[in-house]
Amino acid sequence: MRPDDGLEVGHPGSTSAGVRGVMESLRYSREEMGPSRSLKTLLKLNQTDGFDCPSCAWPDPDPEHRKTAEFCENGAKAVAWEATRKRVGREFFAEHSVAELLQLDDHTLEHFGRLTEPLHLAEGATHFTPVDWDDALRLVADALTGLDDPDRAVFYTSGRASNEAAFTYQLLARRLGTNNLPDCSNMCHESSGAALSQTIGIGKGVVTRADIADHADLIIIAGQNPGTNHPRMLTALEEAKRRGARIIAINPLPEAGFGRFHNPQTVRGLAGRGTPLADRLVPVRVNGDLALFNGLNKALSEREDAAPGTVFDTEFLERSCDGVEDAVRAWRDLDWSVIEAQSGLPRSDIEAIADDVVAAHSIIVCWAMGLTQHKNAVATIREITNFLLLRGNVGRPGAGPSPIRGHSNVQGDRTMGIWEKMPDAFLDRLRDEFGFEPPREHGWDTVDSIRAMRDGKVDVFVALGGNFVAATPDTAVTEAAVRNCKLTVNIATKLNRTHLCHGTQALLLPCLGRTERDARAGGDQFVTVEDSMAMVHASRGRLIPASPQLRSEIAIVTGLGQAMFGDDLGWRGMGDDYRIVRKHIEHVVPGFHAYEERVSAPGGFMLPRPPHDTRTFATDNGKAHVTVNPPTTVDVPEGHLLLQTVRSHDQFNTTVYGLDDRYRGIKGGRKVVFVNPADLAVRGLADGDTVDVTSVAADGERVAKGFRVVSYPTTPGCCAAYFPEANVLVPLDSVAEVSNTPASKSVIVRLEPAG
Ligand SMILES: Nc1nc2c(c(=O)[nH]1)N[C@H]1C(S)=C(S)[C@@H](COP(=O)(O)OP(=O)(O)OC[C@H]3O[C@@H](n4cnc5c(=O)[nH]c(N)nc54)[C@H](O)[C@@H]3O)O[C@H]1N2
Ligand SMILES: Nc1nc2c(c(=O)[nH]1)N[C@H]1C(S)=C(S)[C@@H](COP(=O)(O)OP(=O)(O)OC[C@H]3O[C@@H](n4cnc5c(=O)[nH]c(N)nc54)[C@H](O)[C@@H]3O)O[C@H]1N2
Ligand code: SF4
Ligand SMILES: [Mo]
Repeated sequence: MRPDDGLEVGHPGSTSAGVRGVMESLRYSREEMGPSRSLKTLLKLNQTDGFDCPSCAWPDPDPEHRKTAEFCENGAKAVAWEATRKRVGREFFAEHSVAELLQLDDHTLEHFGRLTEPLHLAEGATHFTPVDWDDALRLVADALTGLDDPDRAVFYTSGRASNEAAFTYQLLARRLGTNNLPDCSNMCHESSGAALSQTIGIGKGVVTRADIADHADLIIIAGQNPGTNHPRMLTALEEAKRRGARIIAINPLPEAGFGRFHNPQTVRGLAGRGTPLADRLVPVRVNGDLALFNGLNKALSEREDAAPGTVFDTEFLERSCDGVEDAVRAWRDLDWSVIEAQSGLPRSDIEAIADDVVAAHSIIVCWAMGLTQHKNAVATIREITNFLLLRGNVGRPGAGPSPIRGHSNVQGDRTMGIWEKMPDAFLDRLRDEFGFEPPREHGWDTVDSIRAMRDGKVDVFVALGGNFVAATPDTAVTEAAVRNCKLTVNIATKLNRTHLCHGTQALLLPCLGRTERDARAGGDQFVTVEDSMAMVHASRGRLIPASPQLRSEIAIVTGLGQAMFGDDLGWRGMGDDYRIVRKHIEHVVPGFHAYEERVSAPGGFMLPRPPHDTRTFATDNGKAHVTVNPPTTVDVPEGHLLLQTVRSHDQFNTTVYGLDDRYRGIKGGRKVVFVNPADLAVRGLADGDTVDVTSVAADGERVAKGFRVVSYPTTPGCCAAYFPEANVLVPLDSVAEVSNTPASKSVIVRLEPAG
């Protein structure tokens, strides 16, 4: 039996974007939106009077440097996916039972099109049926206000929600009396937030796009695949390259985006040979980064020992940091053989990177999921902070840590209070603004919410976007957990698996997307978002909504607030006029003074980030902390491989646009496992074989059946498969220390011929 009939495998690519990328985005846009809607929509994407790209969180250039086409292939796909002309209405749901739909994959489910009206699945019913908005909101309100304990409710958020939606949503949960606000960030950059707030006093990156494009001498990209996941970052990298910066990519896969970049916005890019981006590809072992950065820091300390005052920024370390001596002692005592074994890299390679480091005045380290989704992720990112602090690479132009965020507003959602453990200062201001006492006990994050649902501690699950059961680990466990709830409520644009894995009763509430005009009683509204570089700006939908029945997320959340609590906090006003929400935000969230005025300026405004703005650190003692993070790595038993789960070029998380992964040479299928030829040879396996992938963990084994083996130049001992197909293999209890992020890039597996 062959997995994914029609699957074709070619060679991995070494170039990105170019004419092919432009053609792909046009083809996809035309198929979904038709030619005239495509043009109208794409020309408003990322323009100052248009809407923010709903895909990733990469920042836009300054307003004066924006081009007419200010988007990438994947941004165009995300927009076309939302602005599609396809609809899924009441006839569809009358025809297809939930059980029948559950047989289909997410790719098929979402391709049916946009949801058009509120739907209800009554207790014992087999089909979703239409329900009017008032009845739907009343049903949810009664279930929530009728709970014995508000902590029996969970409010999940996905990172596409706007600032205004996120702020009203956390207000609703806290007004009810719970901090159970898990979000996609718990599975994403939580490890970055945890490490950075501990070491430099802020849980965000502290660089700007201009730091990358115009100032850095050396840009290190670790555990990130920008060619696919932040495509316009390649434009900034190209600008950096053209003025002489060096780029180092640390990655077990030789991703195409690090090769030649053909910038589709320039004639040179479309017609010429393109710009080679990475000067060095460092094929680290999966989960070898903690050892690698320990090695780099050891190499730097050895050089500093040999010529004191020439390698470290001693003046900065003395003035602004603590913990340096302990860390230097730990690096001195480290054995190179441990570093080499854990990182999979010879010392000479690490010394060569150190040569680049000492030659560079300003260094930025960018990273994403390749670093955050491991057991030792927080330690790894702390060690990267050490690496930057040693040479004063924080708080000056072209330098600093730069976690590159995923969802377009995931960073903003956190700023707005979507977090299960917001600090007391935020809760105090919320109390003062609205006159109620918010709960203080920490709530459940994503993994703890699943555990709580599994253990029967949750009655109502509400999701503001996302695809909870597909995005989370241990699919079978999570699906069963969600089914334990009495009521599941999803606010969404398109149908997905989470909507079909329901509680005793379920509601599906359809909302407007970013591209759509949002007319409320107070007139046409816009929303605001924060990108990866802490720029806050407006987003204004222009298209006629997919159905007249759709409501904005803010209207739904504030409508629910009114149904639950009357108009006690002014829910109606907030839902009618988002300026009122922004006024509240201005009073509750630091950095938002004169919000309305500043966000109305083209390009918006930047939120304060003390390390970036004033080279100060809001830690317990005002110093940046250099920390000791002994190297560790996952112990992989003999005969096993370390599996990481990645995104293809044709998906946005659980939204699968198509079955190709052009940059990795895959066409027409997704059930593949990328393995090094040497690892195949010792197993007697060959490219094209079909295998079952079994993960091993303390609590037992999990199997994903029928994957096609792809012989691929990944680091020996490692392999890769796609998220979310491989999520069944990730044990719920396999999480990062401190951040509790699922370790979905560190799964111990073995491959066996398919049974
Ligand atoms: N088109 C598109 N854009 C997206 C998304 C999408 O799905 N599609 N998702 C968005 C979201 S929510 C996020 S969080 C970001 C994700 O952006 P990325 O983090 O770039 O996404 P992944 O596909 O998970 O890629 C992880 C990269 O890390 C590498 N890697 C894996 N393990 C290790 C390791 O141990 N060490 C090192 N050094 N490298 C490792 C992988 O080979 C891969 O290149 O993208 C956002 N943008
Ligand atoms: N194995 C493995 N698992 C992972 C990861 C991994 O790398 N490997 N990555 C993790 C990461 S980084 C993340 S961020 C999570 C993502 O987890 P989620 O954010 O939960 O998942 P998405 O796939 O982004 O959500 C897609 C759904 O959002 C809904 N949607 C789209 N647009 C809108 C909108 O405007 N409003 C509303 N209300 N709904 C909308 C649609 O119904 C769509 O089906 O997955 C995590 N899971
Ligand atoms: S880089 Fe990200 S935000 Fe920018 S257009 Fe592409 S997908 Fe959209
Ligand atoms: Mo993410």
